[in-house]
Amino acid sequence: MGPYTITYFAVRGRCSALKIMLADKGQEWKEVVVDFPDWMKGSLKGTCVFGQLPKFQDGDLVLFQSNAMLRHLGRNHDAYGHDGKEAALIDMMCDGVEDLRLKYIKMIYQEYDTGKDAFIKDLPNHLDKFEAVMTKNKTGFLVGNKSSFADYNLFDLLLNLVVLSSTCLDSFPSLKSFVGKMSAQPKIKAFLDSDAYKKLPINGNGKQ
Ligand code: GDS
Repeated sequence: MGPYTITYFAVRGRCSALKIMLADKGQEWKEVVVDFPDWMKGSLKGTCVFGQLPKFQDGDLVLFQSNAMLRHLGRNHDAYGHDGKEAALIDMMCDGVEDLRLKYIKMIYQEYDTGKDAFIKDLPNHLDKFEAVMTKNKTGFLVGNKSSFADYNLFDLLLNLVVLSSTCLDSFPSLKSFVGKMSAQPKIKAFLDSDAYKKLPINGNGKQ
């Protein structure tokens, strides 16, 4: 067992990208699954820096904020670029993924019934930005010539978006090929095929 512990609800949600990354890096981790009635009692919430999960432990380092966790793993597992310039570009792309993830989460949790169709209609206006970066880089990754934490984050979000709209990548060949290649990486494939992944809903309210 590696040094990592992930504490979260029984959903893929904001932990999926980092679990995919850990799996691809051949890491193991321990999971503490929190059920919502227990969470509502408030004692764990009170110990969380921002009153929310996930919580990530690496030995005695305790982190909150899923993107901070991805960055930490990027540093630990050689997925944060070759130099400062690549690292800055990877940060930029991760922030771009976060912007789209937030729109997705807002639609899922706050306006699924009224906003889903408009979200899907508007998706190409966001996906085309990632398509352009991926096409220009020519390596099959967002930045540099190997996967960074931003790639895992984008990959996870794209998997969710394809569940929402199965055709959403059809006009984006670079993104489609990226999802195909990442999904076929043996360690990623084994994780995505595992019960540990498949049994979890994408989101806490059952919408997807
Ligand atoms: N920025 C943080 C990160 O990246 O780690 C976000 C962490 C977060 O949102 N955690 C949620 C949580 O702990 C679970 S993810 N909720 C319990 C609580 O707040 O007490 N999040 C916005 C986001 O992800 O940016 C949400 O919209 C979450 N929704 C997604 S689940 C509420 C309800 O059902 O209305 N009780 C809980 C909804 C909720 O937290």
